Amino acid sequence: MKVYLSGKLVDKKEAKISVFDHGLLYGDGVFEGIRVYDGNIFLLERHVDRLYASAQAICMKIPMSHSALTKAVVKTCKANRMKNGYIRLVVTRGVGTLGLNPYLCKKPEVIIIVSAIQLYPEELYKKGLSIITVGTMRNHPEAINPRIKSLNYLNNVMAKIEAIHGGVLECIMLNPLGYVAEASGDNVFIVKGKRIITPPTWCGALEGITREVVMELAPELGYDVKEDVLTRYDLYTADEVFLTGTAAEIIGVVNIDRRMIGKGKPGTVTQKIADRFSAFSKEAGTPIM
Ligand code: PXG
Repeated sequence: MKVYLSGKLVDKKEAKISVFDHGLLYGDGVFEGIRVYDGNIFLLERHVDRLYASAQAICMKIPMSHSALTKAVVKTCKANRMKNGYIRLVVTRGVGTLGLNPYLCKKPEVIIIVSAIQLYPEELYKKGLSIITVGTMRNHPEAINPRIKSLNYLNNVMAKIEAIHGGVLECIMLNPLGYVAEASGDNVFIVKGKRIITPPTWCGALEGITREVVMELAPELGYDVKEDVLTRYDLYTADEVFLTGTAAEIIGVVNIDRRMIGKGKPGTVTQKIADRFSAFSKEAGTPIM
């Protein structure tokens, strides 16, 4: 396997970075997770745009242009003969001193890793996911804005630990006001009649690219989509709940906090959206060859 590091493709064994990199020392950096479907990189431009926006929000200048970075991603996929899988695009603050000051770091480090993707077990897409709400609240937007896809995932990791200790694979995080924010690594939607609702980003959600695609495709299927504040009451009384994300795609939730959601099976709206998303994922890619 070849990894892109410091402008070169190197063997996985040689892909090492300094212990003084602030990505390691402080979680100071940004990243993207991108899918490859049938040799096409799914919505690469949107992911690259979000990466640059995250970098700008933390005052970090990625040391290459949009188009050079896009080419580097394609080149890395090509070198690994990527057909279906996952790209992890990481930009760390780079090598600095033992001290927070990011302006003492020499140059951000761009890393591109391609790998197989870890999905939820196939049967869960048929049976639906059981989840819980957790006590670890989502970062306040004025602490770390959840729109920044940063390397600092301790908030989400702590929530994931609570989920696992609670005997489930995923959880819902609430924001400091008690409103629904998102899952530890996915966005959340509810279905109520013909209406599909997801929390606005100010409630503590990442502006997920899968979320964005669902919001674009759902009206074509006759559903009215809106962003609105959600409480746990809205989750418990929804007709359907589903999660969206690069790794998970679209997955139905059938149980929250040991309460059955809807009919206790992934609903018809969730299924229609998952099918439409699956068709779209085959249409909207950048070819590697
Ligand atoms: N919220 C959070 C906190 C995320 O980390 C999403 C929502 C969904 O966003 P996208 O743009 O993917 O629709 C994410 C994305 C992994 C992994 O390895 C996690 C994500 C993406 C890819 C892989 O766990 N999180």
